Amino acid sequence: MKIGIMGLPQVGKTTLFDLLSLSGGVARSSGGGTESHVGIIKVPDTRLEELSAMFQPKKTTFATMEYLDLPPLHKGTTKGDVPLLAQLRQMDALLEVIRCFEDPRVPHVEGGVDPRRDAGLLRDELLLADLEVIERRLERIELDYKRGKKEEKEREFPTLKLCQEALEGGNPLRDLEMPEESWALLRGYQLLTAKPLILLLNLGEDQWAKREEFHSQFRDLAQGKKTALVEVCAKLELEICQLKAEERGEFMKECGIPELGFTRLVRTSYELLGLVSFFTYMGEEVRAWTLPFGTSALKAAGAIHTDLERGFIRAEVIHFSDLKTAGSLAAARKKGLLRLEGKEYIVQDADVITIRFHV
Ligand SMILES: Nc1nc2c(ncn2[C@@H]2O[C@H](COP(=O)(O)OP(=O)(O)OP(=O)(O)O)[C@@H](O)[C@H]2O)c(=O)[nH]1
Ligand SMILES: [Mg+2]
Repeated sequence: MKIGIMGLPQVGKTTLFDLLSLSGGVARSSGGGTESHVGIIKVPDTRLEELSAMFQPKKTTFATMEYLDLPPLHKGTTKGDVPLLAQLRQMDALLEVIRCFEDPRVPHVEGGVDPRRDAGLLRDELLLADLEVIERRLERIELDYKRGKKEEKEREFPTLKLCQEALEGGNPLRDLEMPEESWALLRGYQLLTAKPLILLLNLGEDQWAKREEFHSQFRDLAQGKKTALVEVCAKLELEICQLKAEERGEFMKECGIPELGFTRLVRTSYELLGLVSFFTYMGEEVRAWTLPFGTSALKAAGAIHTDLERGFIRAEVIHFSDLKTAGSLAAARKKGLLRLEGKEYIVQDADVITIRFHV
């Protein structure tokens, strides 16, 4: 899963990226210079840690998430900046950093701090970029239609028109109510306003105490189903992460930070993208996997290895909480808590799964 950190210049994108990298125990990081930084972070999961303590495996592997620190967006950039647009299009979700912090040493491109104006500006940029894609496609199919290629127009026209109207009316595509076939048709166009969006209010150290007020003041910016609003104090949290582990808890308590924004961000991303985790214990390794909600046991097997999908016989399933109560797999088996499920079983969050297969 790829999440792009985007926003106006000097709003705290890199500070947030560093925070995620530091608190997420980077598995790999690359880029720099004119390239975007890429960080692959471990998804924190206390359930996986508990399973690891139970099974004592040689290896414990966390699920990962990829974050990109993208170059800044300006008013009008999406008209010309093709590399940035291409990068944005490859993301599974967008994380928009909105500056709330006031600091005279950090100038704001638009003159002063105004979260609502900035969110609107970014929204309009993405709307325009999408509108251009839709209009180009409409022209193309119109041209093909005249040349006798009729089926594309018949298939795509109503959906594209609906999108065009929404965009022209200033509405992001993610808010549209459309049948699944229409979404499937649009997927190939990688439209930016169709992607799930996390609006991140980057608060100053002095604003943290008022975070609930900020949240209610700007909640309307994140109304849709595929939009979330989170507050983080990137600079302060980065400083906390740079402290020694034993000093961290005390300092967080002092600053009134119950939980790091990082943890909240990962959770929000999972909820927004409709992701679930399941766990396996195979060949001395306990591992967490990430899947979209609604995935079958067969596809889950395929995510682990194609052989497991090809030779799938059945899945042995127990929910993490039942396993925890039982204390061990052997005890759970004795109590009859392990269920045998077939190919069609829909994997649930926190299932512990063993795939029985034969190739
Ligand atoms: N006071 C204060 N300063 C912050 C905060 N977050 C970021 N900054 C400062 O703002 C400046 C810009 O932060 P960056 O993280 O580099 O911002 P950016 O969005 O990556 O900037 P560009 O990549 O140039 O667009 C730095 O000097 C940060 O220290 C904050 O919460 N409070
Ligand atoms: Mg930066």
